[in-house]
Amino acid sequence: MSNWVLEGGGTLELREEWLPVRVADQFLAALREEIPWRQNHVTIAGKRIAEPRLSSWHGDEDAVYTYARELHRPAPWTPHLSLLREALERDVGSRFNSVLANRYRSGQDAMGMHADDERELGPEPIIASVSLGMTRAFQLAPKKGRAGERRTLRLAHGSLLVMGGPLQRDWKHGVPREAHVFEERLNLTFRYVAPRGRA
Ligand SMILES: O=C(O)CCC(=O)C(=O)O
Ligand SMILES: [Mn+2]
Repeated sequence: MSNWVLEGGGTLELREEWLPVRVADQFLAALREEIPWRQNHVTIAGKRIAEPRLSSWHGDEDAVYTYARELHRPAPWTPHLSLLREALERDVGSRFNSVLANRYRSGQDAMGMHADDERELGPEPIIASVSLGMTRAFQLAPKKGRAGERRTLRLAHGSLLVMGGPLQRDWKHGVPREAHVFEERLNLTFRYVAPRGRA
């Protein structure tokens, strides 16, 4: 297990083999089938652009979430997402009522630098990120401060990364393109969204 405290006090905890390889293999195969993967779009400067990945939002009924200025109603928990949620609530010691599943079909798929700093996540959200499939680069950069002060973690099959403290206030993160990667990668970020009406 590795722990980091970044400037400002945000925390990262990486458990490399949170799921043993055989178990991670089973979750990868099951979740590829179980999740209704969707192509979502974002509108930038009036242009509708396909996100460079597939995704799906799941959770308790009242865990409604705005992402990229769009309201997302969660799809129900699938059997393997529920199993992961239970294991995470036990191992991390926090509650999670929703998960964003991302499917990077190859190294051509990516996620731009952003912070999960939406109001409904609260000021210091604990976000538990499970990685499956080929190892993926995960970049962090301070929101303010010196350019070039990026850090890169490698998130392997079965690993768990827990982001906490004021990390989302001070830092952005994202998944860069990796031209030499042809394999698929899945990522599941479990969150606690303030139930609608109480945000
Ligand atoms: O795939 C990753 O590690 C990043 C996912 C992420 O940042 C998100 O779902 O908000
Ligand atoms: Mn994120």
